[in-house]
Amino acid sequence: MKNFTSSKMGFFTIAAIFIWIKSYFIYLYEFNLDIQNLMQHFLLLINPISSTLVFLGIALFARGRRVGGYIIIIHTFMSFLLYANVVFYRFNSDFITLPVLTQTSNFGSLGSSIASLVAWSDLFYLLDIIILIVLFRKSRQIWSAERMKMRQPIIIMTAGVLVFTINLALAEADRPQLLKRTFDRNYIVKYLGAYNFTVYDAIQNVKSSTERVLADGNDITEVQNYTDNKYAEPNEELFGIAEGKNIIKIHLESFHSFLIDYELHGEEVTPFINSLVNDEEENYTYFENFFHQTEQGKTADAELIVDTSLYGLPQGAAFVTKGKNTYQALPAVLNQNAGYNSSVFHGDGKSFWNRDEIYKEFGIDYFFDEAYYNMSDEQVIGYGLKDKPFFKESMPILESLEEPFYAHMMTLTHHHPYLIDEEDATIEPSDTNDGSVDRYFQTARYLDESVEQFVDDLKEAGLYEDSVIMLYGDHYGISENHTRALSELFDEEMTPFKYAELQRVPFMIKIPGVEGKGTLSEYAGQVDVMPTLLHLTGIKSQDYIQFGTDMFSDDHDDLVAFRNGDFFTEDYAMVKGLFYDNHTGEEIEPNDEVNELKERVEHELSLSDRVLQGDLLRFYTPFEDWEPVKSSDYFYDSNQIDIDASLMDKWLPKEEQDDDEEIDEDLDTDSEQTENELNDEVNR
Ligand code: GP9
Ligand code: MN
Repeated sequence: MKNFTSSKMGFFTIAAIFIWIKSYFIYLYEFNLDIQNLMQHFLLLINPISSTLVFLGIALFARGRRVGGYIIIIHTFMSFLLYANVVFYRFNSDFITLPVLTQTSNFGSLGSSIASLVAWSDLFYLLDIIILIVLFRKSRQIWSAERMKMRQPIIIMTAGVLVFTINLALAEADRPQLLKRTFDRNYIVKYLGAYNFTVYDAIQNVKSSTERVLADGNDITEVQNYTDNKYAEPNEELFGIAEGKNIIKIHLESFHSFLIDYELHGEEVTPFINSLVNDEEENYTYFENFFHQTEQGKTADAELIVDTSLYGLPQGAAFVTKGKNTYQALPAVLNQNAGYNSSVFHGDGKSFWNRDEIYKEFGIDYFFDEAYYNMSDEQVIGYGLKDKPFFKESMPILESLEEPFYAHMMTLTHHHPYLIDEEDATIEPSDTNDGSVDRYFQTARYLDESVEQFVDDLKEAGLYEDSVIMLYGDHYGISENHTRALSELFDEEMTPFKYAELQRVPFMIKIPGVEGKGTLSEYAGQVDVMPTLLHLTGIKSQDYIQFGTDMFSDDHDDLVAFRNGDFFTEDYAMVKGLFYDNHTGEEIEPNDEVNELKERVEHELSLSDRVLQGDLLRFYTPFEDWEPVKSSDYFYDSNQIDIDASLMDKWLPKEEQDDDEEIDEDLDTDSEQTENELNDEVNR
């Protein structure tokens, strides 16, 4: 050791190894990063190297023995950053971001409990710093007083950058578009490490703040003129028909409209949802030409578009990059106009897609994330909680909500790669030999059964008849990479136009006291949902900046814009820049009409982008008494509402839970085996 520390490089190496080991230890024992395969584990192990080399490398530029001092300072700073995240994580299960740091109210709840978050054993995390200080004091006398050759620190920092590039490439191979799509903080830490995450977060924030500072109040005027012009008067018969009614919104994960009435092996795949569409007495209105408009933000984009009538961004998820913007979202609008409370139910971690932050800006009162559910192994698959226990365990919470409420139930099991346990699969897979496509029908069936169970429970709870029930698909489930399997399924060549047609997702709605209109062929998209719901509840949507129009209005705009600039109307379509006659599906030469539609789409998307990028809604007041949403008023902790014990017993009787456990034990070996087989297939 003595020999080693007799040089600055030796001391540097020891400091680097310390920070490396400490980071790795903390990743494993303090954070819950959900490591799923060997590659992810390997990345976890190597990801501290790049930042350690780059940051500690800076110290090597110092003169003489000061190198040691700088190494200790930087090492301590990195340790502090890591430890701050440890403490923050213990309370929030999340990592520190710049907005969190600048928003002191976030620490309000943390401050009081900080004592409970630190432990004596944490002193262990100081040990390496102490050792470094002692080594430095002992060995510096024998260090050369000369400045190191410039070459050395440059080589070390370049090596750091190189390691980072390799790390990123491997990470992107395991999780394509990791940085662009801005998924989840947990993912970035898992793949690139806590330090690189901090740098990434800082860059994101600087970019976002610059766009924001450059905008001013005048920018909203052009947008307002546009949306005013587009506004569609409500259908008189329906305006206010659902005033004060609960709204239950069921998010059908990855659900293409083609599933409706689709038969596989002679069986309906989704018989229950089909019955809502087809049986008159169910009183649903189904829009058969409704499209998703999402991009990289997938579910998060769908949520954003549906709840704000703005488009998502061309890149990344606005939920993450614009998570601190001002919004005038449906939950807040329903609250301020009609006294609704709002909630989201979702059996996944709360930080995914930055939900725990942006929901506050939307004015969502309650967020029931995985912490509210029994996430034991047999109840979880893929991304999180299985849909059946999800809906079941949501019942006592739903019944505890004050009315009127706006509740968003976000399903999860029917998500790529469509894993399903054997005991949950009630239909055979399709036989295209494309694993995820084949299983797609099995998880769709499971989702269908889950929705049926939920509807039955809502009826039992007396929450069904008198509530607005709305079901919608968030985005495609089978991507364009699966055209071979799709061509086989539909027995026709999957051209880009055909694939664009598959971007239809279901939208169906039941309004209390209103006869269902059956299947409507109006062209519409997710952006149209908010104005439609506002008019049904008797709120004039004209007061708000909205790019969609009421789907029940005679003036509804049938131009459906896709985020990449493509579009559909009843008569035309543009797909990958080429125009089509939507009645024949034939490609056509550009004409004035389609050119005008194309320009309108471009203009509309760019205006929406300006709203998000410039955070323009901060300059807009919908009506005189409008209260801007204050995110600091919202807390999504573990006791947001009181749930009556009798409701727990009613929906989750103890005996049934015990029985479940026994059954699960019997099946455990089987299901594990199935899951492994499926995982293998997915990884192949
Ligand atoms: C994650 C879930 C899935 O919580 O909502 O998101 P997706 O991958 O579909 O965007
Ligand atoms: Mn989704």
